[in-house]
Amino acid sequence: MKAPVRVAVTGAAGQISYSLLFRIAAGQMLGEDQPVILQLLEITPALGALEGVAMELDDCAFPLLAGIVQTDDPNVAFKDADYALLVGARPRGPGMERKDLLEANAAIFSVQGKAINDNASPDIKVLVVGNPANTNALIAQRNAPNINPRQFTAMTRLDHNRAMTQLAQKTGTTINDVKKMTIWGNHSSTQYPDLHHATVNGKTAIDMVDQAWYEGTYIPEVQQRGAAIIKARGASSAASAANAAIAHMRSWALGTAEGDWVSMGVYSDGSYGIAEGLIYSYPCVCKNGDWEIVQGLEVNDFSRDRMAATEQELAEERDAVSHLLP
Ligand code: NAX
Repeated sequence: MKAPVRVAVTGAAGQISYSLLFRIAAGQMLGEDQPVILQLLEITPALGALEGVAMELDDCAFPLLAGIVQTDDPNVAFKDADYALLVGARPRGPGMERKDLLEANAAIFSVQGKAINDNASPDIKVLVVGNPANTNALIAQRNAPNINPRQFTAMTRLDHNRAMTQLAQKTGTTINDVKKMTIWGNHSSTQYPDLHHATVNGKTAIDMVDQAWYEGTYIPEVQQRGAAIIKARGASSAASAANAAIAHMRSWALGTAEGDWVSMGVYSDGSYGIAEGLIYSYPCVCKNGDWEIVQGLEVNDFSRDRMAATEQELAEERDAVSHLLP
């Protein structure tokens, strides 16, 4: 058996974590031969609820669960952490715009970025789930000057998965037939699900659907899926978000499938003309515990406009919190 790794999870008594933690402890994120120590962070008033979650984790008798830390201190939660899933944030309620959440969440993520910088393993892999995820990841990253910015990522895998399923359903196939999906940009309603490189059974997806459906139905449905779930459920996506977080980390740690890629919000190096330093969702291939942006994809005018619009939104979010960035 391998030595245990430390996995910090924030918002550990929340909805997403109620699915996420059990799947991490079951080995679905890092493999069934990898023991984990869960280091769970909550705000002080939620520590009682967190205790209940920890009791349930105990009661599952997971063979891979080598320990549980419960705390309201970020310095304790991130101590020697190898992985961090930053889920805790103020969730969006019905009718609430993400911009309202920027300020409220910026304070949380600057504190956590510093705590990661000061306490975590220098090789830590960080995934930000809490919204606005890309900009929260940027804030955490900028507050962690001793950690390589490539180690801070934001989750667009749920959008990626939604885009795959919508395409499979439209083409009468299954997600097993869909490859090379790309979500560009922000995890928000400006994200751009791109079918120009995606394939269905090896055929280019954009050639299998008509442009009116792509523009008028597909793109908005993928962009608005989070709001549709809130409307239907009365609460934001939880199990599917946890599933996407597991998949994001698993791909990053254990690699992507040959001939395929995934969408990840990563530190922009200027690829595809996107401003350097934004946390922007790109098509990525993962190997040996690292990610690379897929290069050389052709970008037509239709795509270029949408990639620029979502970039613009991220630049505005960055500027709105610039006073909190060191
Ligand atoms: P919940 O409100 O159920 O849970 C959030 C938990 O975080 C609460 O228990 C709260 O006490 C805790 N928390 C708040 N501030 C904290 C802090 N400073 N330190 C530690 N814990 C803190 O929300 P949940 O449904 O679990 O959603 C969590 C976040 O994920 C929200 O921001 C939500 O918008 C976001 N989502 C992101 C998605 C994505 O694709 N990137 C999709 C799903 C989800 O909407």
